[in-house]
Amino acid sequence: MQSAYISLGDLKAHRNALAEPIASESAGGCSSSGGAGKSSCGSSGGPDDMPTEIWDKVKNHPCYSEEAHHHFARMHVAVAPACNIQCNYCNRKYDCSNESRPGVVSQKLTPDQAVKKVLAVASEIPQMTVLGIAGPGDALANPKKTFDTMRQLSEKAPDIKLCLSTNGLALPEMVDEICKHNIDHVTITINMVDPEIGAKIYPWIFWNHQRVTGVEAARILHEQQMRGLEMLTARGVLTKINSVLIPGINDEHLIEVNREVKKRGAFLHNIMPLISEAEHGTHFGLTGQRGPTAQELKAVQDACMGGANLMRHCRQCRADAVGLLGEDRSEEFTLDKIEEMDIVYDIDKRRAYQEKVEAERQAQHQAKVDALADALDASLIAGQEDLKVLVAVATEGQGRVNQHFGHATEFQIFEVSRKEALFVGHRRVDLYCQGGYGEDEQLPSIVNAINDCHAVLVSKIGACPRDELKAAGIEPVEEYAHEFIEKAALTWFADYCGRVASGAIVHQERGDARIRQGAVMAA
Ligand code: CLF
Ligand code: SF4
Repeated sequence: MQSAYISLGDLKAHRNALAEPIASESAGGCSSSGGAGKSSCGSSGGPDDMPTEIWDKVKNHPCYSEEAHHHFARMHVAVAPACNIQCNYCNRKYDCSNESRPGVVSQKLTPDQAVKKVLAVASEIPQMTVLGIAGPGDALANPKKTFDTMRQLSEKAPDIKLCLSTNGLALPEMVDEICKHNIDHVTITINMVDPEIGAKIYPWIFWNHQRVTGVEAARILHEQQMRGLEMLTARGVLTKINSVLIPGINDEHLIEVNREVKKRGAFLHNIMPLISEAEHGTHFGLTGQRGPTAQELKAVQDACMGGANLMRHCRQCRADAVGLLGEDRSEEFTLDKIEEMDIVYDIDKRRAYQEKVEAERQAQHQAKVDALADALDASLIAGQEDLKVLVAVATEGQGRVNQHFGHATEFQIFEVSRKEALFVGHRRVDLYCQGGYGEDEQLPSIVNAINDCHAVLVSKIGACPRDELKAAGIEPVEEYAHEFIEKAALTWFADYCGRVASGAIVHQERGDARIRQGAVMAA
């Protein structure tokens, strides 16, 4: 099975796709840090015989590498309020600090304010390696503010990778500017390659100074998206595609989207669940369009395996998110707080810290490799060669099982088999522990969120939730507290197989789980 994170092997295979874009644009002219249009992309200059320049671009980008997302942080600056299209799942008027979804933001910034904020965050969070502009509108519908911010940052914070996210409508005309500012990572949201389907997702676009509606609007958007993707590939920009899974509208169609974007050299495909509660005030929310269940999302993602590499660790961030994916520290960096901060942007200190983080990440990788051998032996002994189960993990970062059950606002979900412990998603939950006490009425919703899992790995858990989880058929596991996640999951899996083999337990399939809409961000 193909891994969902970008492993060295995936990157090596991807090199060929990047080196042979179907785009007709001429290669070269991008940034000094290189791209597929350069011959060095095809060289064997990096770890495990992988192009160094591609490895350098992804190894500490938390969105482009699943492994990196346990260790490295990103931040967004909300400098792009306007949008040139309307999506039926978006309402940018909505602003709630308890919400975590794209398009939502508390404080819009000028480029100067944004740059100051980035330097402040970089001095406080040295593992923050990526600055993204992801709204709250469309980064490229606000080109002056977006590129003004990027230009200043490439001068003042040259070690920070620049990233932007766009709906793609204005993309082809902006590719030169993107390359000029050394923006090596671009995300395009592509929900369809069939304008008939697109017309159900996009009521209008703003094009050539007028509003265009219906299938014609979707056709223009589609053509711009494909052209933009081809141009970025030709220029060696690592392009990620985000797709929103909308049940009954584009669910199966996303398999075709995956195929089409792979053909055009997309580096990663991120299939995300629709968020559509009525109180968000979006068209889909108000008309009762539901989002997918956990298993519906996984089924489409699994069906795309073998196509473009999949990203499954997206947290559908706010346009002003700060921190590791899955945490949001934006409240610590409001404009008034930044004014009072002593900002010291020390690039050497940042690099030294990041080297330590990288060493920890390598240790996590090695622990996973070692644990795989044990899982393989145990599953063979148990006659469970094809067994795959899901486990939920409570973690606050560093790739370890290091969070108390009651303190988790999300669980990371791993699919464990004798071959691997594969990150397949996350589930947001309400905090169980509030003000030092367990909130028993939260338990059913937490169980619903991880109901498809056989076990939950935590650093600690109280007696009451332990009993409730057991009654629901989910095994609470504390034995691997502070171990690396994959090692813990694989070791638990080996033990599980052993218990099945000895007859101590009988393996049973689990049911579906609910993807929670929105999130409580903090206690
Ligand atoms: Fe931001 Fe996006 Fe860059 Fe990441 S987010 S602009 S690629 S730095 Fe990442 Fe957030 Fe998912 Fe986006 S988890 S919403 S995929
Ligand atoms: Fe909202 Fe983004 Fe769609 Fe614009 S492109 S309407 S900001 S989701």
